[in-house]
Amino acid sequence: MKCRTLARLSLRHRPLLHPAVGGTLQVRAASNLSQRPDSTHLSFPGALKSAFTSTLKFENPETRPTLPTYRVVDQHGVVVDQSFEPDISDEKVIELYKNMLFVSVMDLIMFDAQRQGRVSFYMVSAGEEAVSVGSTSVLDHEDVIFCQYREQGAFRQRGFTSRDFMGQLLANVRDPSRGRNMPVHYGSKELNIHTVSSTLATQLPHASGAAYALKMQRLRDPSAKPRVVAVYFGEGAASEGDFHAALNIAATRSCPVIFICRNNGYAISTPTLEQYRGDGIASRGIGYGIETIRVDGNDIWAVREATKKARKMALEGGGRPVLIEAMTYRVSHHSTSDDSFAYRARIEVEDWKRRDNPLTRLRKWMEAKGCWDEVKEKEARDSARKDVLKAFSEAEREKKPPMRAMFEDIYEDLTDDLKSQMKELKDILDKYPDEYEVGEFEGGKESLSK
Ligand SMILES: Cc1ncc(C[n+]2csc(CCOP(=O)(O)OP(=O)(O)O)c2C)c(N)n1
Repeated sequence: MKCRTLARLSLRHRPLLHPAVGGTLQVRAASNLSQRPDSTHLSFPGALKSAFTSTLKFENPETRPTLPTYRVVDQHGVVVDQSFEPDISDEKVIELYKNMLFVSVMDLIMFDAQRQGRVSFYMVSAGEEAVSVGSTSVLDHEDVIFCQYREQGAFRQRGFTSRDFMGQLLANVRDPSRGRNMPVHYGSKELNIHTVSSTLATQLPHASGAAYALKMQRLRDPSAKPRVVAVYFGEGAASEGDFHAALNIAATRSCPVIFICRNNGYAISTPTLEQYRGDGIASRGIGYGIETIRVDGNDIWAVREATKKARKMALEGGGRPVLIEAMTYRVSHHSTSDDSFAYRARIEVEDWKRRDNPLTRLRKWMEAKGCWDEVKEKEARDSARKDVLKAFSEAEREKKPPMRAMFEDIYEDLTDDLKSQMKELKDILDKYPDEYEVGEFEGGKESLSK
């Protein structure tokens, strides 16, 4: 299309030829705003439909109603949304429940293992199992996931085995990061889950970028499978600049990404009351022009329904972002490096545990439906425990990745600097053979000579 022809098109909502793909993208251009005489609205470039008012009034967020929280099943396991019909068989529900149970059992074992000095660090997801398991369960296996660090349920739901978890936690040869990350920094190329990064909120712009790439892929090749990105983050991470950049770029570039916030009440020791003054994280999504819902994160059915719909919306009309704020409570300490009773009352935690828990809620629902009972519960718990303990003791006996791995994967080939550092290490190991247990590492110190 020639430039002159383009100029004749209305500048608002004109199709824009994208240079990279030759396709069309809908854009909202701000120039050429027409203003009718006596109009009640003025279309400023920055606010297209703002009505004139002669009332001098500042908007007070406190007078606005708090956004509601969508739920399907209440604390007692009773369905409150009468239109709700489970979309999966009882067997599938049991599978979800077992995945949540697995995570909670593994969490307890690994938390204690850290106390015994058998693993260096751990993070528990108690109270938040329904958010990760529920949302992942309605994504397509090829949808791309970015996690924060408390989403072991997403890994489990995608097929991570106890061996995979233990390999990473103990940094043995089965760890895809080859021992170069802290424990709980899982990642899996096969499962389409990016590796966890310690630096808070970095996963958010990465997710928007990945979603933009997926969108571009489909513009180039419309036969490509429709895929979305799902990105998890805590409400504390939403105080980072990266959160805002990620939401804005996803909104303006219409990227198919589902932002899933786990609002668990705390960012380490900082309670939400001290983190923000607005209406949670949901109000920020709306502020960025993103369709948003707040859900009860302890209700796996609500999480599933919301994520299912969000995925559909994210793929409509070429793609757009959606935000889900899942309300939960961080039952455990932030990590094994934290003692949360230094900043919150035990009674608060006990109260939450007793009052509401995603596992008990689904369990009550299943019991009322007649597909679960005490015997099945005991069997499932015992089996998860045995599975984790077996994988744990096997992982402890596995070799560590080769020592050479610590120099690799930065550059395609080892640089001269890296080669000389590797030689220096080898010389030290040769000089002090009794000081280092090189036998723990695959290939011993010989891997440094290759
Ligand atoms: C850029 C950056 N700042 C600070 C930290 C330290 N830090 C680690 S976790 C955390 C709290 C995050 O809270 P939230 O996002 O609510 O997630 P939650 O731990 O509650 O699941 C902080 C401040 C970090 N890892 N990275």
